[in-house]
Amino acid sequence: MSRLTEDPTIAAIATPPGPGGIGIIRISGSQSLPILQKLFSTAHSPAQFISHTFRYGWIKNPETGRIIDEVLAVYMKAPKTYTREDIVEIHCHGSYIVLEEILDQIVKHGASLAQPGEFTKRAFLNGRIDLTQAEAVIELLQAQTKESLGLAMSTLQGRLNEMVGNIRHSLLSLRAIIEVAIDFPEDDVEIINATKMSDQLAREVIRPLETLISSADQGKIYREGISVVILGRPNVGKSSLLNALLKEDRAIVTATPGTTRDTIEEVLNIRGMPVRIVDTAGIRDHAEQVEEIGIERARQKLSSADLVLFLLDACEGITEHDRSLYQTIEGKPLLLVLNKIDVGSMDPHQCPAEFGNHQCVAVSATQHKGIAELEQEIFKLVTKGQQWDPGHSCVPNVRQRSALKKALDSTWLITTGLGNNMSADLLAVDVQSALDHLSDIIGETTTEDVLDMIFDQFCIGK
Ligand SMILES: Nc1nc2c(ncn2[C@@H]2O[C@H](COP(=O)(O)OP(=O)(O)OP(=O)(O)O)[C@@H](O)[C@H]2O)c(=O)[nH]1
Ligand SMILES: [Mg+2]
Repeated sequence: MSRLTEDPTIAAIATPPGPGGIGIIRISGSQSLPILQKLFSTAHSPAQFISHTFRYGWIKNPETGRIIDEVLAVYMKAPKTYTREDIVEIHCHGSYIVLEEILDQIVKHGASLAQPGEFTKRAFLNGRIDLTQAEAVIELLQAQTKESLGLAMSTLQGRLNEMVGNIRHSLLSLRAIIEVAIDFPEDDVEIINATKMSDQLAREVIRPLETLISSADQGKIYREGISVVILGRPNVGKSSLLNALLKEDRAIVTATPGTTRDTIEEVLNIRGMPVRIVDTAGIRDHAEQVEEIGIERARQKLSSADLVLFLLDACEGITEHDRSLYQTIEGKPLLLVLNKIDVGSMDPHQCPAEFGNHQCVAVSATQHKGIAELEQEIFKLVTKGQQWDPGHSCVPNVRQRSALKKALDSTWLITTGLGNNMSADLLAVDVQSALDHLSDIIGETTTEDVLDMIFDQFCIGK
């Protein structure tokens, strides 16, 4: 993608809100250095900036001469920068008031406020990174476990674009042959060796595409995590179980049924898999208004859950209430959890017999018994027992997976066409369509609205 006009210089606070040791403001564009020079002063003026080298000094309000903060400023000359444009970073004290005042001055002197992800979008539009790498930056910022971070890093380093590049390369070589056949139609049967081409397609296109797609399916749980909802009648110990899994007293626990009024969500790390665990209001009839809203929210969470932990009480045994609750979740991926085994004597085998032969784990949430076994069962259920090492994998996201799938479908059409002695012009159409879908992954042909959707997920300043 080439740039026609020069973009305005943009600026943003790059560090998160709230007090911190340092706060950073980033400016990108041709006016970065002139703006810095208007605001920055040192003991030795005028200040000279050597590219990629920090300078110590002050940011002043140039009209009043008042010092806003003591700072370190760095000017990085294009193109060896994050955006491939001139970049300035001002490192000041991490006070939001200071940061906002400096940003205000920068804007007064000609910069525009950056949109979310605009720095990374410029890095992409200026050709420093491709779309897979831009998306990896979002994943890296949002990673919740070491494993999800590792996956993002592998894409950021260009693993996916390299693999897609190899597949494209093979399709381009086929296209070249097909083009010769189009130019010399009388010889096309000799030029296109259908068996050889099909073999090449299977080896260099179909198999790698299938591997990437299956990696997307398996790795999804590490990238996006899963949602687990704890469900059960009031007082079975749902909040106690959430606390036991989190190893902290997050939710209020009392002996009174109806304690939890709203859903509570936290993220847990189970063997590298980010697990959003949701504690819900115990579902019961005749609840008062606030609790009723909480129960409605619990039902909504249930509809999007990847797994439900259906909690039962070993002390009280199985009740009619449990049975009617079970009917609302029947058919969902489910794990039975028999709680309060420290005080109850109920046989855990009774649970699967009552509730659809689902696996049952016996625990005591308050005594922290059986929690490791429960984590292991959750892991086994969501990974469906498949061995998969996130360590060195390259995992396409949903958008990329869908483009890979379309490229695979087009490739199957080429293979079928070759088998049926389809004409070279028609083969060329399918080859081009496979190539286009692959180009979409790295962002060569991606439309503006898809790009906007991707960069909108960023925070401001990235
Ligand atoms: N002995 C014993 N008591 C437990 C255990 N788990 C929970 N309890 C007790 O059961 C009571 C209810 O626990 P909660 O965790 O608040 O139950 P809940 O399902 O969240 O209840 P609601 O939010 O009201 O629906 C509290 O008094 C807990 O101390 C357990 O494993 N053993
Ligand atoms: Mg509760």
